Amino acid sequence: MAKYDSKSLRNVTIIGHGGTGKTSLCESFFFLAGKSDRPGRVDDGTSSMDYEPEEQKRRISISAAINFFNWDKHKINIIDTPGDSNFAFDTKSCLRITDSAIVVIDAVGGVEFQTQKVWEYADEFNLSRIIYINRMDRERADFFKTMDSIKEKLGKKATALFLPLGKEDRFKGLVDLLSMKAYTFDDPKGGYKTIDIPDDMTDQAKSYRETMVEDIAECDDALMDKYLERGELSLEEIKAGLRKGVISGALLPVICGSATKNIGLAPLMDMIVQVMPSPVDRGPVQGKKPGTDNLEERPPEETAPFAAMVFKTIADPYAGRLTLFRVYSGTLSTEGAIYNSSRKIHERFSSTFFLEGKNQKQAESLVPGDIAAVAKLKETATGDTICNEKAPIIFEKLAPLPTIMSFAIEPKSRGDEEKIVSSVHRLTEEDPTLTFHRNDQTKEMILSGMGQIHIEVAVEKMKRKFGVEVNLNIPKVPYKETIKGKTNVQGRYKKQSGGRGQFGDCWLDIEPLPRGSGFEFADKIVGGVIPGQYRPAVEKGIVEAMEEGVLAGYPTVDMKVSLVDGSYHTVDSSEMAFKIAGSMGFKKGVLACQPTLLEPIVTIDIEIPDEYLGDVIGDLNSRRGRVQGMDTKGTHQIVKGQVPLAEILKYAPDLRSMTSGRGTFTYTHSHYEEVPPFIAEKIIAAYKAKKEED
Ligand SMILES: Nc1nc2c(ncn2[C@@H]2O[C@H](COP(=O)(O)OP(=O)(O)O)[C@@H](O)[C@H]2O)c(=O)[nH]1
Ligand SMILES: [Mg+2]
Repeated sequence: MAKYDSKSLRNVTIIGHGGTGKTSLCESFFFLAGKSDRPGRVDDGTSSMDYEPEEQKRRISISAAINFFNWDKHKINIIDTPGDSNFAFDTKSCLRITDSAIVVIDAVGGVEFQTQKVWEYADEFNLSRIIYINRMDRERADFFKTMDSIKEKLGKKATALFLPLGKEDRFKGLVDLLSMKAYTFDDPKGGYKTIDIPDDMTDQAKSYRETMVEDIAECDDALMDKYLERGELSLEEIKAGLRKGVISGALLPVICGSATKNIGLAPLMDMIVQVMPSPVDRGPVQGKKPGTDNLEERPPEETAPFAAMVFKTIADPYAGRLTLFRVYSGTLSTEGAIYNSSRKIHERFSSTFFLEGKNQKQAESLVPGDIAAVAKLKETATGDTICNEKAPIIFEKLAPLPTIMSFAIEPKSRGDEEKIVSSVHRLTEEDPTLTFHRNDQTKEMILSGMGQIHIEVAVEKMKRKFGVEVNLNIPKVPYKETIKGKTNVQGRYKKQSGGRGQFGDCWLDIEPLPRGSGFEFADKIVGGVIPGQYRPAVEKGIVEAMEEGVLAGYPTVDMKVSLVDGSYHTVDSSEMAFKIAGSMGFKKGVLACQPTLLEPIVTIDIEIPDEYLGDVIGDLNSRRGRVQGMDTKGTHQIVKGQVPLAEILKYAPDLRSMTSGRGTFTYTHSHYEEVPPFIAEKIIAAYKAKKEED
């Protein structure tokens, strides 16, 4: 590759709702830039960006893919992101380290839900954006309606730089409002012919050009003055104003075309070079001096100390781990040691690569702004900062998005537990929104993620990459048991066999405690009716018996037991005998105290477009949920409520189908509540049936 500097670098992330043509757009870029002989196709699994088997099977992007091409003496790094909310964290992580975004919108569907979501991420990182209205060749494609949808849903500053020439399957080119020429794309290689604007479009083109020039002039007072003075601006002035407006974020240019028919792509690529910011335009970035709250800045200069952020990790069973990072300042030699300031460790590496989809190309040197990878780092993880040890800095790490769906995973073949743990561990390194834990109570291995597809894909990867096969089960609900009444009860254990006997005898006061108090034990023995060394054994016996409650085998909680009286035998009493006496007293006593089942209740926030409000609330009620409040967020409603965990184990796919994928939710554990009797009966009956089976 020719030598380049930071000024001639563009980092562009492609975002938008799933199926709008992001991956196809990337493939056409590579083809037009001469990187591939023919554009890879999503539909026949030949895309260089959707290269993972899980992506090819589903024909969707699951993991962000990175590649680059050269255009007009510039190096363009392209990141193709998944549009599905199951994989939104990867998209967000890429936006965190990029300089600009192309937002792809379908000319038929307009601005869809997930586009609004990723748009918010792009806002969070102040990214310059170009909107690309794709699939203009489709039936019912409508540029002007789509423009309205953009203005309504993404902000009013959208301004068209081009108009479409022809409609639907006769869509053949663009009218360029800057040069006031038209282009037709008859050449299957994506080249175009310049022609005059057709007569029947000249008025429309003039009026749109005027709007465009005004929009551009409005971003800059000096430009506005000139425009008012002269009633027109030169092409140079317009272009300079356009660039300034896009970089400041004040302007949102719109281009249209067809990714699979190679229409309107070369002008889009020109725009990337001409108006998108380089790393130098983005200016210095801020981080913190390790261990302090002091802000530090790093300019995008080769002479500044090296600083970069790790934004993605790929677990590869053969090549080892691949660590992807974005350089913010300085350069990195092509081999040696890396200092990880987030973990205060050094790691060795033997070479740096640029990624080309699944392939890698040795990097000769890196400049500020570059996106590159190193292999086989051992401890460095996504979100870490790597930098020059003499000038340490830490960039702020993205907080992972909350997980919303869990499955219990169980090995298909016995003895694979260890392998599951190690392979899940490697997957969670690659994907921080995947979390894993063992539930202490149910003893299940729980894998949680952003939705059903997310978990299913993780399981497929586990099989493909690490050869471990698992079953996915709906997790068991960690019910608990408690009591509602009081009692005074005796636990007496006496055994007379050949030699030494066993004797333990205790009287217990049992009473309920408020929710969430756990267990309390009070030793109220006076005068040594039970000697001191045996009393802790009574408590031990109770605590052990509590682990498997009398109703349905769930742990018993929120209860106080006082040891008030008892007796002992000088020869036959032992710790063991008192332990058994304690557990006998507990079991007998609890049955006399109106034992009940408790279930976990979660607090849930559900965000949905207005039109689904009635359905979603109705559904929540049928799940024994309670609505506690509502909030409005733009055209969305946020329903806040509480619902039993048992009722939302499959809420992620249910809400998805109820709202055509437009609803989102988060939940957190709140507290335990009594299970209604008719449900408790079923749980207890199931427990008894299982016990008999065993
Ligand atoms: N008619 C038409 N189809 C397109 C165009 N761009 C992409 N597609 C198709 O739309 C579908 C989704 O494309 P893909 O690139 O996977 O979208 P992504 O999910 O945004 O990456 C595929 O079947 C593509 O062949 C286009 O410009 N015109
Ligand atoms: Mg895709």
